[in-house]
Amino acid sequence: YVTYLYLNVGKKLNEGKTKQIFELVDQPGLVLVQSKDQITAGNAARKDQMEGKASIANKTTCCVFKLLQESGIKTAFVKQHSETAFIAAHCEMIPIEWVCRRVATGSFLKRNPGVKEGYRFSPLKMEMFFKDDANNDPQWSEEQVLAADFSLAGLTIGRCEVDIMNRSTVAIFEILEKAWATQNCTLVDMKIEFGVNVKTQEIVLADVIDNDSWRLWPAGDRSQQKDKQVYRDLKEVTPEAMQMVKRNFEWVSESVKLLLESQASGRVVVLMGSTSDMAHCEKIRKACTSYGIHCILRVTSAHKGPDETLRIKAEYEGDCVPTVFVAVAGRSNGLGPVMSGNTAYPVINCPPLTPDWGAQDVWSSLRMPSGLGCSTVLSPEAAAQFAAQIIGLNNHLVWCKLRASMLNTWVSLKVADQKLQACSL
Ligand SMILES: Nc1ncnc2c1ncn2[C@@H]1O[C@H](COP(=O)(O)OP(=O)(O)OP(=O)(O)O)[C@@H](O)[C@H]1O
Ligand SMILES: *[C@@H]1O[C@H](CO)[C@@H](O)[C@H](O)[C@H]1NC(C)=O
Ligand SMILES: *[C@@H]1O[C@H](CO)[C@@H](O)[C@H](O)[C@H]1NC(C)=O
Ligand SMILES: *[C@@H]1O[C@H](CO)[C@@H](O)[C@H](O)[C@H]1NC(C)=O
Ligand SMILES: CC(=O)N[C@H]1CO[C@H](CO)[C@@H](O)[C@@H]1O
Ligand SMILES: [Mg+2]
Repeated sequence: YVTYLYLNVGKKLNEGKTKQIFELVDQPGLVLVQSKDQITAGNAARKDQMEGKASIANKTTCCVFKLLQESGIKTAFVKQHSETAFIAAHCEMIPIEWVCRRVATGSFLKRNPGVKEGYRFSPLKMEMFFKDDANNDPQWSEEQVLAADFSLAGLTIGRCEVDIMNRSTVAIFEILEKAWATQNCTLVDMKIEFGVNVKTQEIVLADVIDNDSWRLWPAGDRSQQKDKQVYRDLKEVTPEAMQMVKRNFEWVSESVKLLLESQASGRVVVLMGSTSDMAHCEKIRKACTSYGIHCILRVTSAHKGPDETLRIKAEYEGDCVPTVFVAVAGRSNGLGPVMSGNTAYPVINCPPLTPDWGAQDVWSSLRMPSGLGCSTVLSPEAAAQFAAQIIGLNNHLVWCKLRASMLNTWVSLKVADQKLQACSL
């Protein structure tokens, strides 16, 4: 196997209908997820078609996991290894399929007669199915999952773990929904699985997300669906029909690449009254960078050099890049209000307050003449977060990072509480 040239592949850990899982001898805790060579016989034309599909499906999985990973969602995916294999964290899989729906369609309509196709769920509708081929993956209640008392990689799947998976599924759906919206495509529903990372005992998104994991309706129009449902709906499997299915999957795998790029740019320009506030401004820049936002620092005083302040402002108004200004000025903040009165871009005051006069100084950022709409955020990290929220309105990659960070904060609080309860027992 040429593809294994640089990997020391150990024994096979698991094998299913479509994948084999191998241990990696030099990388404990990681596995190789390898697609199976399903084509044994049949005519050549059929074979070509299948091979095309394999790499399309794999491209899709890799791009989707990359988007989630870069957003900050914890996943098993590490990196793509070849056309048909990727490296992942070794997990023990939790045998529950999580289904998340925005729009009612498919099996939901059968199980809930009376509901019309197209009904929109806000909040998202969550369902769980126990992975049990012999019984056609029955739907399970939360109580049934708890009663099963699963234990994987030393972690018992209880109330806390179910809540974490529930919340994570919602965040993952919203991130993918936001990303697909940039292609004017509706994410209708999605199914995913979680595993317990054997090394960290963390619950992570695992397995794959491919043609069979979601429904995608371009322009929200069911008749343009691009997912595996097209295949299921075929009355007759003709070569022409299979070509159409393949074209649809190709459209998905091409579009999915675009999800990794943002169509909108955005930047933060921090104006400081003097370099003595540099440390405060560096904190803003660092936080902006964590959201993937370009941040520029400038020194200018609205009191001592107002002509320069307005010239710098014009520089950033002149190139059509959406910009959020952050004004950092101690004592009397003239900078933010002067900017705010002279630009239509948003201005955030982030004054570096000192203990002696802070309570008085802050009023120069709060009490404004009429017609000014600047905001004031005291912590430098929070000012950057607010700027990211503004830029995130048009830039899905920034929005996705904010969304994942909200999930991760929620999960760490939950885990901290769980640990505290365990200690006090
Ligand atoms: N990162 C991972 N670590 C360990 N096992 C994994 C990982 N990702 C997937 N698996 C498991 O590998 C096995 C083979 O996958 P495959 O999709 O071929 O199974 P399957 O026949 O479809 O059965 P299933 O219904 O469990 O998905 C599955 O049990 C899957 O859960
Ligand atoms: C998921 O969480 C929501 C909101 O808390 C709750 O209504 C729902 O019952 C949960 N679903 C499952 C399947 O756990
Ligand atoms: C969808 O992808 C899977 C692999 O992820 C593949 O086995 C299957 O053939 C594809 N579906 C269709 C309808 O081609
Ligand atoms: C996007 O989808 C909407 C329907 O949701 C449709 O009316 C509109 O024409 C589409 N826009 C583009 C640019 O394709
Ligand atoms: C690793 C991985 O996702 N492999 C998939 C590549 O595509 C083939 C065919 O579509 C699947 O069978 C594999 O599971
Ligand atoms: Mg599977």
